[in-house]
Order: sequence, then C-alpha cells, then structure tokens
Amino acid sequence: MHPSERMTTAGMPAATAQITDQVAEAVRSGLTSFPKRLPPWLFYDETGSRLFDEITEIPEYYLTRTERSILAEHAGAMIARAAAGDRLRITELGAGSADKTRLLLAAAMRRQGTVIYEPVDVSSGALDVAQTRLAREFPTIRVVPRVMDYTGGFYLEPLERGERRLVLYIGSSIGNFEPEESAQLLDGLRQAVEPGDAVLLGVDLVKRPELLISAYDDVAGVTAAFNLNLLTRLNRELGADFDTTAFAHRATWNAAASRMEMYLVSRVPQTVHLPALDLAVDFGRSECMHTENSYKYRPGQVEGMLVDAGFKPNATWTDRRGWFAVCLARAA
Ligand code: AVJ
Repeated sequence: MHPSERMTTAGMPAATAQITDQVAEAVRSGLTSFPKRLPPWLFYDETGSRLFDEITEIPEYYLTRTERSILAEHAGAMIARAAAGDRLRITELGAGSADKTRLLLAAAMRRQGTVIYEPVDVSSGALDVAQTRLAREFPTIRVVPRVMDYTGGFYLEPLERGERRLVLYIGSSIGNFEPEESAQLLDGLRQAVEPGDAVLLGVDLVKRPELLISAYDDVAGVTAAFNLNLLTRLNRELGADFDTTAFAHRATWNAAASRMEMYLVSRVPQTVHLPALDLAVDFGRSECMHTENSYKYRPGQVEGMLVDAGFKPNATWTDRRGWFAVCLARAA
C-alpha cells in the first residue's frame, strides 16, 4: 500500500495532529520574519471556508461566476476532448466544496453513464461535504476521496484498462503560489499522471486594477472578515490575544509581480502574545503583515507554464470579457 493511501483511513488522527503542528510552525516562522507574513492556507478553518463561499457570491468577486459560466457553456466539449474516446476518471486537486465541478461531472455522466471522481484535499471535512452532496445529485457516481497534500510530489491510483484521467485544478487556486512553486506543482502533477492524461487548469487573467482591487476589497467587507478571521483562528488554536479591531484589511495590486496582495495592517503599536508558541510579537503602527498573493496571468502564459511542465496545450476557453481562462492540456 502506498503511504498516501494510508492517510485516507487509519492515518487520520495522525494527519490531524501533523496539521496542527504545521499551523504552529508556519505561524512561528511567519511572525518572526521581516516583513511578517502568514500563509494563505491558514484562511480555511470552518469559518474561513464559509466566508470564502460567501466571497464567491459577492458582486465584486467575478472569478467564480465567470469560471462557472465558461464551464457551463463548454463542459461537454471539455469532457469530449479530454476523453478522446476513452472512459474518463476525474481527479480534482483542492476539491473544496466541489461546486463548479458538478458541471463537468454532469457532462461526464451524460457521456459515459457513470464516473469515478477522486477529490484530493488536505481537509477531510471538505471532502466529506462534497461526497454527500454529489452522491445525492448523481446516484451512479463513485466518489473516492483522497486526503493528501498535493503541493509536494504526489501519488495517484493507477487507472484501469480503457480509462484516462482528467485532473481538474480550477478556481485559480494555482494563483496562490509563487511562479517557482506553481512550476513545481505542475511538474509533480506531470509525474503523477500517464502520457495522454489531461489536465484542466482555471486561471484568473490580468485586467484593470480597479476591478481586481474591488474583487479583493468588497464593499460589504466579506473579504476583510475572511482576512481578519486568520487572527481569530490563531486566538483559538494557539491561545493568542490578537485584537481583531486593531488590524485593518488591505488589498493592493502589484503590477510588477502581476499579483493581488493582501495584508493585515496594524492600526496601532501593539504586542501580541502567542502562549502556545511561547512567543510575543511587536507590531509597529501601520506595520503590514502579508497574508496572500493571488497571481493574475496574461493570455498564453498558462499554456507556457504547462508546456514547461511537459504538457501539450489542447484548447483554452475564456469568457466574452477575457477575464478568466480555462486551459486543457495533455501529458506528453
Ligand atoms: C481561492 C486562491 C482562488 O485568490 O481569489 C478570495 C482566495 N482571497 N478572496 C483568490 C481569495 C481573497 C482565492 N483563491
């Protein structure tokens, strides 16, 4: 049995403990760095995941509904091209609540009657939710959740005869990674699949800065709450004493790096204590703590990244305004 498979069942408690250590380690290293930073995966505790779902519905956050419209229009073509005459098994990285995925699953079901769906996520909670919802909507689907971290190298179950894999990495999730990290992730993915397998990659495109900035600093303050929830999480999990009213949400466009950046800005000089880490951290007035990068790509750029990782781009779909792109490529 492969180690990554053990984690889906008996390894769960160990995996959970390990994730808590990862929180402590990431927070210690981020808060003792200069400039201070916290990694964006920390956003997604229960409240953070709910706030992210809310973000996907706010008027300014165009990403989710734009990608959904592309998938709604082209899911049939995407599935047909990816399958190339074979039966598709659909694997999804960072499955989350798997909402847009149902459009692709429905297209695969129409084509082949049933489908094996392997959502991969570090959070087993997210996978459980996806599984029950999908089983209700698609009675003949076979959901095989995989709890693992796909950012290092990773392992996928071998296919059966006549099967071909389609790996979904949608939602511009790749945008959280630095260029070197996303190259590594795509390399790891290329090694995990077989020649002829397909990947469907969804990415947000560069557009007017005002549009980008309002998407990450909405009027209703949902993104601000999402960002500040990080501090609430550290208060709960590490016994910290962050005063969430003493920090402000900030979102800026970094044109040179082609990314949105989010920060938590200290409104006053203050000292925060983190007993679980035996750590006290000073913040100066207006000191910025970095919490997220969200890369935005130029047309053609993601195809280049796929080529560099050993994939051959097959087709790219975009919306009328050219705000978001979904690219299908095949492992060479
Ligand atoms: C889930 C990483 C795609 O970068 O747009 C939304 C997360 N952060 N609003 C993004 C996010 C602030 C989102 N991704």
